Order: sequence, then structure tokens, then C-alpha cells
Amino acid sequence: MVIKSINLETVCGITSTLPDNDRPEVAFAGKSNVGKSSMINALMNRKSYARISATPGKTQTINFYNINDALYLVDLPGYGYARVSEKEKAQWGRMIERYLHGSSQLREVFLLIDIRHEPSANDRLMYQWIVDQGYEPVIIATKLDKIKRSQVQKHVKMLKEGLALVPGTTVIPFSSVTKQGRDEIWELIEKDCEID
Ligand SMILES: Nc1nc2c(ncn2[C@@H]2O[C@H](COP(=O)(O)OP(=O)(O)OP(=O)(O)O)[C@@H](O)[C@H]2O)c(=O)[nH]1
Ligand SMILES: [Mg+2]
Repeated sequence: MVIKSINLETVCGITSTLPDNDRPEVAFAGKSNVGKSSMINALMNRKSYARISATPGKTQTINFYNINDALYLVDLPGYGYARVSEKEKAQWGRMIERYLHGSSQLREVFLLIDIRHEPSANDRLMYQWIVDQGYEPVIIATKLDKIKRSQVQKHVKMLKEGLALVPGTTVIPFSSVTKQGRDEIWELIEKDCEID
């Protein structure tokens, strides 16, 4: 994908009305701090257009990035952020649910999991829930640069088993640091959004 223009077009808080976009959308879900915003920056060839932070819970809104007026990359708030009240967590859960359930333009959901660690109970719930909504999530194994090359297959297997993935599910190891996996992810997005 040749990036000609990017624009953070819509930012939705807990009580916002979600946009009724007329271009395809792809969304990025995953635990807080897993690297969603970093990945969106890498896809857009930007260092810090999407705000990132070493402290979990950076993205607390649903952010719609308009790419080339052709599609939207949708940055979702992370789950499992400990310093948020139960009430707020529940509100966010409902907001994400409302988006995934209600968007008429959502073509693909990417679920990001840190390649280093066993998926958590929340990761499993999120995966199952996306599947239950009728999507076939693509799994992005993030922070690939943090493990040795010789360990990659073992970690991908751990991830597949830990999430109990539907056989045939695509898993793409990815690093925002080295950009490994970037082209493959764009290819999938272009296919899902029917862009050539
Ligand atoms: N080494 C390495 N660090 C990464 C990578 N991706 C993200 N990080 C770091 O992980 C931290 C969290 O990244 P974010 O992109 O803000 O994570 P997020 O999933 O958007 O987090 P929330 O907005 O809190 O849900 C930052 O310190 C990033 O620099 C990666 O591929 N490799
Ligand atoms: Mg973020």
C-alpha cells in the first residue's frame, strides 16, 4: 500500500456516537500495551501519529484513521488495563462490543497478542467473542524483535494452543521495530477491503 494521506478523522469516547463511515474498516484489538498503536504507526509509515506509551492504557478512545480516503484503520482501547475501575472496564467492553457488533463497514478484526507470553484468559475471551460475532480474526504476534529467531515457531505454537485457534487461522509474527510482517498485513488488508 502506498500511503498518500492519513487523517485521524474520528475519535470516540465511551458515550460517543460511532461514525457511519462509507469506506471499509479494519480494527485492531488486544490487551493494553500489546502494540496496537505502534502497529498502526508502522502500517502508516509514521513514527508517532498514533499516540503510543510504555504505560498501558494509552489509547482510551476508538480512533478511526482514514488512509488515502480508501479505508479506515481502527485503533481500539486495550483490555486488561489494571488501573481502570471495574465500571469503566465494563463501559469500554460495551463500547467495543457496540462497535464490533454494529459497524456495517468492518471487514476484518486483527487480534494482537504479545509473542513472548502465553495468551491470557482475557485474550481467549476476546478471541472467542470475535469469532462469535462472525469474524475470522487474524492473529498478530507482536514484538517479534524481542525473541530469538530460533524461538519463533515454538512461540507461535504456544499462541495457537493457548487461544485454541480455529484450524487454518492466519498468524502473522510482527515487529513495529523491524517492520517485519508489515507487507503481509497490508496484503491481507487490501484483500479484505477489496483495494488494489
Ligand atoms: N520492542 C518492541 N516494542 C514494541 C513493539 N510494539 C510496541 N512496542 C512498545 O510497547 C509499548 C506499548 O505500545 P503501544 O503501541 O502504545 O500499545 P497499545 O496496544 O496501543 O497500548 P494501549 O493503547 O495502552 O492499549 C510501547 O512502549 C511501545 O514502544 C514492538 O514490535 N517491539
Ligand atoms: Mg494504543
